Amino acid sequence: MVQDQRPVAIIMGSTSDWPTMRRAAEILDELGVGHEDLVVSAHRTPDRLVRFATGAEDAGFSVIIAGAGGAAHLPGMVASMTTLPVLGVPVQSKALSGMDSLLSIAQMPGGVPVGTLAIGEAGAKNAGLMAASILALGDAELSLRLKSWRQKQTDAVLEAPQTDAP
Ligand code: RP5
Repeated sequence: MVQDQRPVAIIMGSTSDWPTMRRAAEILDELGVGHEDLVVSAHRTPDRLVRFATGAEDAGFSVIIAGAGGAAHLPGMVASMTTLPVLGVPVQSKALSGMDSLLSIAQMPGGVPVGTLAIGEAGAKNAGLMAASILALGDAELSLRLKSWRQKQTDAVLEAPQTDAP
């Protein structure tokens, strides 16, 4: 489904984060929610970060999903420059398996919130779902699509394991 409107910005610290962050993009595509996917590094492109964060509201975004790994300052720095909801995704790092990313994103000082999701692909997928939930508060059709998505997920859960499966 091609969307004209792009209410969600999916930003990430590096192109190497895309295999994780694409899970957010995929779920938004499934739900028919437009998104723009951008690389914005807190450490390597600080000017781009300031331009993005200070301009995000005027650019028409309603929710920002920000993923980064390691010393993951991106979500918090973006949140410091906008009052749009920022959902942080800790990308799994090589050195510390994403614990560094998780703590960097979750441990925000009081006053500048980042909604922190789980480490890795599950977190990115849930960030997409949560972004859709936020947008669904003001969009009855999206709310129905979200409920239908959840019902399909429920329906797909078997009542018992298939014991004859290999
Ligand atoms: C972070 O450093 C990025 O978010 C990425 O998770 C990590 C490694 O980046 P690359 O060295 O792969 O570009 O800023």
